[in-house]
Amino acid sequence: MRLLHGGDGSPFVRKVRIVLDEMGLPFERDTTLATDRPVESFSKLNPTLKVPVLEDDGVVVLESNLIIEYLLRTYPIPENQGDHSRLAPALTRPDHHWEDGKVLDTLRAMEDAAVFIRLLGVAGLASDSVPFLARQKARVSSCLDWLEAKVQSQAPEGFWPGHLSVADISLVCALDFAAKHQIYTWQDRASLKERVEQLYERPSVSATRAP
Ligand SMILES: N[C@@H](CCC(=O)N[C@@H](CS)C(=O)NCC(=O)O)C(=O)O
Repeated sequence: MRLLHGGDGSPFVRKVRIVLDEMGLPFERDTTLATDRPVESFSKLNPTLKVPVLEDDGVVVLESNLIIEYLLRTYPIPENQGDHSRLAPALTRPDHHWEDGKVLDTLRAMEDAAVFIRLLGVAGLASDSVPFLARQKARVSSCLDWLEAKVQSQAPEGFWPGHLSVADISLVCALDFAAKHQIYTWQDRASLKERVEQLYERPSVSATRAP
């Protein structure tokens, strides 16, 4: 039995849903929000109290990138993706490991900051006089600038040319989450916008877009 924990609103859960779909792996869902799960029982599944969590025939895997790495190492990637490029076989290209790792960590930091900004907003603390919030906004802006330059100069066709990379999946999930909740603006960055529009053409990406 394969069970993915986490709701449709989470950009981190969406990354895993896209990869499961790309790999043709069926799965069940428990869409209970992390914050609605009792700490005592949830901590037995995941000590960080976060989603996504994947249970796969008794194996419990935490954290979106680790779950994706587990899936890529455990199951075959279908050869035929129709007209679309094949899913990348690993989180990073072996010959660009450190550079690709930097992209993944920049996306993770930007996404964590977006989640903090949103949670502070929901808690009624969305004031720039809160230094922690101002820092998160500065982080998002710095990451967006860096990613825009990176896509423009090196990755107009994606972070792993010829493949759908985990970085591409993280990018579209992060930017859609920001747009849906109006956390920050990225649509004025031409290269990011163009790349995201290319990604919307993939059925796994369009099918998981929040309404
Ligand atoms: N680095 C983690 C981040 C996961 C994360 O922050 N998930 C959020 C949902 S969007 C969560 O579970 N938040 C619950 C909380 O912070 O209490 C990953 O990529 O899986």
